[in-house]
Amino acid sequence: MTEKLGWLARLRGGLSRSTSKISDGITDLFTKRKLDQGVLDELEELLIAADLGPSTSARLVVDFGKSRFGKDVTDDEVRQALSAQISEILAPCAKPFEIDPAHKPFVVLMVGVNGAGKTTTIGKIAKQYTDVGLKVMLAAGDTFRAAAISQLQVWGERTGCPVVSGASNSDAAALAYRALERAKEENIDLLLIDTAGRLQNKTDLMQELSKIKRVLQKLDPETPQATLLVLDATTGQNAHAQVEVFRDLTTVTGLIVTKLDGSAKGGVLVALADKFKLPIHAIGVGEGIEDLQPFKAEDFARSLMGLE
Ligand SMILES: Nc1nc2c(ncn2[C@@H]2O[C@H](COP(=O)(O)OP(=O)(O)OP(=O)(O)O)[C@@H](O)[C@H]2O)c(=O)[nH]1
Ligand SMILES: [Mg+2]
Repeated sequence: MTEKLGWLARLRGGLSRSTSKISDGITDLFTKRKLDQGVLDELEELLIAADLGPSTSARLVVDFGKSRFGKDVTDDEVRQALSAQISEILAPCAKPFEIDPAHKPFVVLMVGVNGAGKTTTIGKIAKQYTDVGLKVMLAAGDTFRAAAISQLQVWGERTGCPVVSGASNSDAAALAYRALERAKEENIDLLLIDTAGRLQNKTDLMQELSKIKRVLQKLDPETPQATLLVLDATTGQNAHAQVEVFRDLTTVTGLIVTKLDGSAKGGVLVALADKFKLPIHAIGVGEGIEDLQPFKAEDFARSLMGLE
C-alpha cells in the first residue's frame, strides 16, 4: 500500500506540470457554464495545447459533448469524464514489460534518438531485474562515444551487472555478438543492448541496427526478443515523428516514455497510444535508478486530469 501511494504520489508529482496545464484550464472553462459549442471548442484547444494531438482531442470532445450538451457541467465532471475516456484509450497499450524465461538470455535492443534516455533506462531496468534475482548483462552498443561506454559502466557498477564493451568506434554489431555469446556462456537471463542515438543520418542508423540484428541472429535466430523505443516526453509532438522513423528502421515491439517528471507534455502519451497502438511498457519519472514505473492506464489518466 505504501508502495502504491509512493508510486502514485511520484507519478502525480512528475505529471504536475502537465496536469496543471489541463486541469487549471478546465477549471477556468467550466466554472458554472452550460456546455455549448463555444466551450467544447475551447476544451478541444486546451487538449491540443496539452499535446493530446488534434485528432484525439477532437474525438474526446465530441464524445464528451454527446451526453452533456446543453447541460450544466462542473469542472470536476469534465475531469472525471475525460479521465475515463483517456483511460479507455490508454488501456490497450498499457502492457507491463515482461521477459519470457523460455528465451535465455532474453535479448533487448534499446533504440531511440540521442538523449532520449536509453542508457539511463537500461540502468533502471537492470536494477528492477537484478532486484528480483535475475542475472542481467549490459552491452555498450553505443560505440561512437567513449562517454557513452563509461556511462553504461557506471550503471553496471551501480546494479552489479557485468558490462560488455569495446574500444570506442569499434563495430557495434561485433560487440553485440560478443555480448550474446558471453551471456549464453554465463547463463544470463536478460541482456540489455544499448545503441547509439546519434548517427549521421537515417540510412546509417538503419544499417547499424539491421547489422546488429543480423549478427545476433547468427547466434540465435529469434533474437532480439524485444526492441524498445525510448522517447523523451519533453519533445511533445516530435515523438510521433520518432516513432514513425524507428518503425521504418526496425521492428519496434514497445515504447518507454521518459522525462515525464517536470514535463508539461504528458498528454503526448495519449496521442501516441491512440495513433500507434504500440505497447507502452513503462514511463520514466526521474533520473534516479528507481524512477522507472510500469505504465498504468487509469493511474496515468487520473493523474493527468488532476484527480486523486
Ligand atoms: N528528468 C528525467 N531525466 C531523465 C529521465 N531519463 C533520462 N534522463 C536524463 O536524460 C539525459 C539523457 O539520458 P541518456 O540515458 O544518456 O540518453 P541516451 O538516449 O542514452 O542518449 P545518447 O546516448 O546520447 O543517445 C540524462 O541526463 C538522463 O539523466 C527521466 O525519466 N527523467
Ligand atoms: Mg546513451
